[in-house]
Amino acid sequence: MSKIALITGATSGIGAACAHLFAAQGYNLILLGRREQLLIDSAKHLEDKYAIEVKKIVADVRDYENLSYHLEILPSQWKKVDVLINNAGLSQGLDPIDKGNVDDWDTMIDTNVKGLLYTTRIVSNWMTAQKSGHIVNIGSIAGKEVYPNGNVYCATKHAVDALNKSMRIDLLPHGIKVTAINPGMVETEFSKVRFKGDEGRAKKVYDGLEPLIANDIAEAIWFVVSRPAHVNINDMLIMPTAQATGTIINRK
Ligand code: NDP
Ligand code: 8X3
Repeated sequence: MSKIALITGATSGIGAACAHLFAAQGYNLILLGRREQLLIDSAKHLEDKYAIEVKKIVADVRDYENLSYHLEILPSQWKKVDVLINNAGLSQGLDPIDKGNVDDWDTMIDTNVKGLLYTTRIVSNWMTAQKSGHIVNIGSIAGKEVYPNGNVYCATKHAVDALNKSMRIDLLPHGIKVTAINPGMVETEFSKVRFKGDEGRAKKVYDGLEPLIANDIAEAIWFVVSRPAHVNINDMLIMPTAQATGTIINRK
């Protein structure tokens, strides 16, 4: 029986790159996101190319009731999840705290923190029952430091950092691995989402430097997941060579 990876936020960027890489390694996949057509296209492509099986879940990680419905109706063989990649997340806006949009704050907190918790609450139960599994939480450089106007996004990723450490302690007796992958700048849809579709502003983020690409992060995730059973990588911080900290960047 092939291994199973459940990837949240699988419709673009890092999640989509992980789907490709894990499919290439022969994993069956549970792909979750809100954009149904992207899930359909990706599932078909991966099934045809790699002869694997893919389950698609169109769900919003912020909606616990709906999320748990879709996960709990999976056939029992699909609940034997080996790897959970808690990747769904986003930033909205880049404003000082006194000018922040509270709806943006709610969206970031509900997705990056509560969505990750909701998914983990359900899937970690399956993992504790089988006494194995690996949870990979996608944090950020923004979870290690703060930068101007990053306030709430940084707070959500600091929360992911704390939850990653807590999960490792709580799940230790069950033999479950827990890893945080913390990227610096990766060129995905992230900046387009942060700036609400403003492509020009999004592109400017990467002006004059070579950012990471989604596959760089997927390869790091594959590396941590493919270590021997007795090895857990707790935490990995991965930056573009041209980025020293959240804000110190060597632009040409
Ligand atoms: P993308 O915008 O390309 O991908 C984000 C993914 O999250 C999409 O598949 C989106 O799918 C999904 N998503 C967002 N909100 C929800 C929701 N409410 N329910 C379900 N899925 C959701 O960005 P990245 O690939 O860059 O981001 C992936 C993760 O990496 C995020 O957690 C981000 O914070 C983190 N990260 C990104 C960095 C970067 O520079 N790009 C750096 C550090 C961390 P859909 O819209 O279909 O629901
Ligand atoms: C995304 C990277 O630098 O915008 O987490 O916070 S950054």
